[in-house]
Amino acid sequence: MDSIIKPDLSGFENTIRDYVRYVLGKPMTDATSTDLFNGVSSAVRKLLMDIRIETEQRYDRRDVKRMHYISMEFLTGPLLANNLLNMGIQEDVRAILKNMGLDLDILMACEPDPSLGNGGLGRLAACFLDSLASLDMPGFGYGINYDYGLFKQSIMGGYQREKPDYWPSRSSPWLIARSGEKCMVPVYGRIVDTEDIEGGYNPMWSEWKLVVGRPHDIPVVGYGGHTANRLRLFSAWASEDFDIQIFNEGDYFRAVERKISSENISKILYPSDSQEAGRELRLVQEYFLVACAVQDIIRIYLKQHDDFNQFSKKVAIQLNDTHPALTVAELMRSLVDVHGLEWDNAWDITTQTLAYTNHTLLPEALEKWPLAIVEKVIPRHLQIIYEINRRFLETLTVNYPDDPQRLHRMSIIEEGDEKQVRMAHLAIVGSHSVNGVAKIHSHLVKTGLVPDFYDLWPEKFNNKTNGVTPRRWLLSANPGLARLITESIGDKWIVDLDTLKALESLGRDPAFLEKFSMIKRENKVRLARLIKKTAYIDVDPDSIFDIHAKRIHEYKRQFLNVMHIIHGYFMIQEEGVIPTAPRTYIFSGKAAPGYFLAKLLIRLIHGVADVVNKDPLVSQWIKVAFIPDYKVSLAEIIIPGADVSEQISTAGMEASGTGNMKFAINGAVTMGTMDGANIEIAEAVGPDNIYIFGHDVEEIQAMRGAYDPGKILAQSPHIQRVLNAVNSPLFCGWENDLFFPLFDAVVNHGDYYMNLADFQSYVDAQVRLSGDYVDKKKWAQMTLLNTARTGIFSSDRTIREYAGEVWGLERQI
Ligand code: CR6
Repeated sequence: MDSIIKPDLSGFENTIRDYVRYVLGKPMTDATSTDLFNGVSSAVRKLLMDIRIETEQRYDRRDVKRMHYISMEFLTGPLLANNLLNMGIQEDVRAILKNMGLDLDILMACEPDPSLGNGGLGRLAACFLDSLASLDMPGFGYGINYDYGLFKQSIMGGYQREKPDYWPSRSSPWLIARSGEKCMVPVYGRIVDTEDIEGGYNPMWSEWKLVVGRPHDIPVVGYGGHTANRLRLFSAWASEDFDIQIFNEGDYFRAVERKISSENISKILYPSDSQEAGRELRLVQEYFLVACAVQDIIRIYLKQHDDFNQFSKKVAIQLNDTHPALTVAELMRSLVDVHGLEWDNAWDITTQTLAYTNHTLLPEALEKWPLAIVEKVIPRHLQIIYEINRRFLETLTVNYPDDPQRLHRMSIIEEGDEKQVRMAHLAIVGSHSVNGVAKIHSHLVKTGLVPDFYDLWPEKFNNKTNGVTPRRWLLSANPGLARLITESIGDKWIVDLDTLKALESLGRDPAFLEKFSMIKRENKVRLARLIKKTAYIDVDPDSIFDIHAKRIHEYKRQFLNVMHIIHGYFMIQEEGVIPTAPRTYIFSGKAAPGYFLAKLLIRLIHGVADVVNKDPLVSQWIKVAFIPDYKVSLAEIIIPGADVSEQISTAGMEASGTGNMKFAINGAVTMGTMDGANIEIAEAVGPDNIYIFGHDVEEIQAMRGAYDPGKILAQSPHIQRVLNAVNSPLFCGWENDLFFPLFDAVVNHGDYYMNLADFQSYVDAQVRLSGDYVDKKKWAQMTLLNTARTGIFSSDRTIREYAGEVWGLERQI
């Protein structure tokens, strides 16, 4: 590792004082903690800018290849702590502030959590940016500067309540407005067919209205302080202050309304899995992002080149899911319509530049856009998509002469009552690389999701198992463990997580194991304080902390977890079977506002918590807590405090998971199905250090169709007791039949997520786990091996793979 370059901190204190006095116009004595947080951040930002400018000059001088990661979501989390750690100055800054009578921890707690993402996909994008900068690679993010991120969740009477999350999208100290580099984005309008001078067909896109994309940059500094890349987020503005024409006609209010509607484009992030199909605003958002990004990327490229011959050698673009799939059409439009390239040349450039990552197999999450909406919003792009499809189908007829069914299946346009654009097909056709995010997922993409495309282009398909950045998820989130590791094996792990392997041999040293376990205990105490503060529940840090933290969704099977809790409740209550060890079941996660069953599940967790926590006998052994408003800053406290990580999705449904990796690296033992990256975690830690249960992908697939939950129910008095309780008044408070829909989905509607099929095996694995937990030495060794053997889940490893195999990106130190 190259040594850390520490920036010069001599002017740091003055910058804070100047900020408070000259930007805020206050004497220091009047400054609030938030004022001081902003002051410290602007002093840090000054340091970041020096690194950023040097980095950009280095890239320009060498005319490097750049990678642009286009994503509708970036879940950065708070940035102050991370920036200080990556620059190696956290302790120095702490000391400077202490000298000024200030406490860094208090100021850090003032930082809002920008929730510009839903969950794994957005957080992955943020981890990737950290790794790119830490590996000194020219990789940049493009996203939307939403005014409102994902809603804030609060709990009232056991129900989820959603409140808007307005974050300072125009005034965050990390955002640098770049008004000079704004992008003009045409949208709406219609196609006018004209003949050009040579008599050829010349479609013209006219009467569009212009939206302005204003870039705001967040500098992303890598560990070691050598490189700072950027995340560029666009805000939408109206092109003119008013639409002059309407204004002249005297309709002042309509003119203002139009302005507001343009600015709506970057107003709010859509919560995933609730995108009511065909929401026009979402399509406009996707197009807006793509159009701004493509314009910006081309502008940067043309600063150093006169033509497009080098484009795909100097530019790589990664599409984070299908959300930015319109990049295919927009890059073509730009090359052909704006820059005058021939179609074939433009197509080669486009496909050599673009690569697509698939993040889900769930049919409801696979985007399709009705032609009518596409035509209304971006008529020229629809023409281009038709032309791409026409040429694509032509090559298919050559490859598969007598197979019209196959053409039907593969077409970018889905025929049917309502014709639709299949965004995944557009992304696959327009890219040179298609990857899934875990081995099993990539396999299922090839064999189950788009086998026809795999048959046609096997060489395009590859796997890139997700990863997480050790800087945020170990160094920053778990300072106690980070310190112990560094004392024991040095600090190389921060940039080379595989070196954690050296911890393995320390498992035989009782003194080391003791220290390792003590740190977990301290993290559990910290988490217990959070639970007390946010859920008002006292929990015992010596009980097993069993944590299920992620979006609430049927496929993630929080319901199965609740079934197990209810089962445990009855075992104590009715059968006097006391568990081997006391357990605290901790849940955290948001349900999409329109997802009825997921929201009801949150209510059920609270109903069960009420009964269990108040029962004098049971509560000695079982406690249930729900931590509201799951977000990055809370995950940083929750994850290091886990003994058990619940990763119990129905096999084949979780593409990868990244929370599973964060828990394991922090020494939690996984209770999991053979799904997503759990399979690779099991491979890495070994079968003795993980609890695998339930049906695997092949078994689930084999069962589909013939699966009969009624049969399992009939044979299991335990399951009957649990489900009857769900359907009884027991957990309902005074709302009768409250949980019938959850009961109904499992008992009468086929139990699509196969909770019952995996129930017994889940209970058995949990019993084994409790038995192992009480063997302190065995448990400590297991958790240590989880940390020691999960180094491959660093996002540095993932980024190295993308860089080498997909992007052709090099280190620029
Ligand atoms: N919901 C997958 O479901 C994966 C992340 C990042 C998800 C999850 O298993 O770890 O992406 N998919 O690859 C989508 O968002 C579409 C997710 O976060």
